[in-house]
Amino acid sequence: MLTLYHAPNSRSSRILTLIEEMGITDQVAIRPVTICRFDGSGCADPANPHPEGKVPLLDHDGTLISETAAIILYLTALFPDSGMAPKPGDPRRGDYLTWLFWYGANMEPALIAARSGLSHPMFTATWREPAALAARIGTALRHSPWLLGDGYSAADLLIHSPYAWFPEATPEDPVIRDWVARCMDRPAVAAMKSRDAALIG
Ligand SMILES: N[C@@H](CCC(=O)N[C@@H](CS)C(=O)NCC(=O)O)C(=O)O
Repeated sequence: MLTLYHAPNSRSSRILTLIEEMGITDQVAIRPVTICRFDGSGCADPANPHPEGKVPLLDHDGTLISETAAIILYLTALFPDSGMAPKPGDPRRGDYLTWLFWYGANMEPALIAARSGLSHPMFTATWREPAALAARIGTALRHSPWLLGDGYSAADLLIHSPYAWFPEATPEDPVIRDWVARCMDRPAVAAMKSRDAALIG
């Protein structure tokens, strides 16, 4: 059995979107939990087995997987025909894995540091700055509508997500702006939003 520990309007909402995109809503139970929000509201839920009280967390028959990118990898491997990830042996697989890991190792830290008004040569040396992130994404999208080419994938779902949360952080590049709009326009995103709205009540 698969259970997603989820808090609405949070990083775990991306996994709701993924589940919709993969057509596996009937295979993953959603377990709403409370979390400590960065504005000071909310609190960790004792029912959440995440070691830090965070979401998302996926429980697969007692195997716990945290970290958004790890959950994406896990689910797309478990359901390889979902169409959301190139399979091993597909030449696009390298780009797919690169984007997933690049997100957690570079993109999110760089954007959070910038949003917090922090800068340090070590940050730039390690994560680069938002303009460099945008340049890399823009280069990937210059000749194709999605990061991996002609088809939308979990890489698009993950990489566009900070720009969906913080539109003001979206680079001016029209190629990136159009891509973010295409990602946000997907029926799975609308389905995720209505599921989250129902949970908020
Ligand atoms: N790197 C983790 C971050 C998870 C994370 O920080 N989730 C937030 C929700 S947006 C959370 O659960 N915060 C609760 C807390 O900080 O205690 C991932 O991408 O899954």
